[in-house]
Amino acid sequence: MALRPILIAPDPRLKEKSKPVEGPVTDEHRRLMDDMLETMYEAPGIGLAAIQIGEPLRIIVMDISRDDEPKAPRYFVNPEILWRSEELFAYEEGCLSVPEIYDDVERPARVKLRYLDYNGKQVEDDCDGLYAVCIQHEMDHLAGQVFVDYLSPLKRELVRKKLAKQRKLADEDEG
Ligand code: K1U
Ligand code: ZN
Repeated sequence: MALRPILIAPDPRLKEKSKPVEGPVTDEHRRLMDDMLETMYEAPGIGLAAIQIGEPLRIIVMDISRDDEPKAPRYFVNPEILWRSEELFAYEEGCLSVPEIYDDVERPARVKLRYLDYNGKQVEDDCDGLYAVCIQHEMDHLAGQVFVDYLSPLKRELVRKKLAKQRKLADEDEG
């Protein structure tokens, strides 16, 4: 397993549409999922899409277990949302590709999901709570979207300025 650098907005690769995994889930895909999980735990985060480490494939990892619970990694290959509830749920989201920015996003409260697991087995799952929030956030990454795209133009401009300031400070630290 290896730690991989996480892309930070406005890296143009984060706008790319990820491609489906064609054919079976192979050891190479499993190696990528292992790297993604290690990178996500180290960050730390509760989810990660492959494009966030520069791999434009429809692959997501997640672990929404609490600190006092055993680790519960989940792996999603070629996830599809089959159904969304009309009821909405607002949650204060963060993103490893948009560091130190948190804001409320309203999304369907429940979704029905189909995906291939770590071993390539097809699974259907009903998601709610943080599971529903996180899978929708990660699937947005597969479509080239980050959560700040949902914010008002004014908030997006504030985020852009904050990220530019973070970048400048990081460059000064390096130089
Ligand atoms: O996709 C990502 O960038 C990961 C992101 C997932 C996410 C968080 C909250 C709502 C929706 C999706 C994160 O993991 S941000 C970090 C975070 O939420 C967290 C970090 C440490 C402990 C608990 C949470
Ligand atoms: Zn994110």
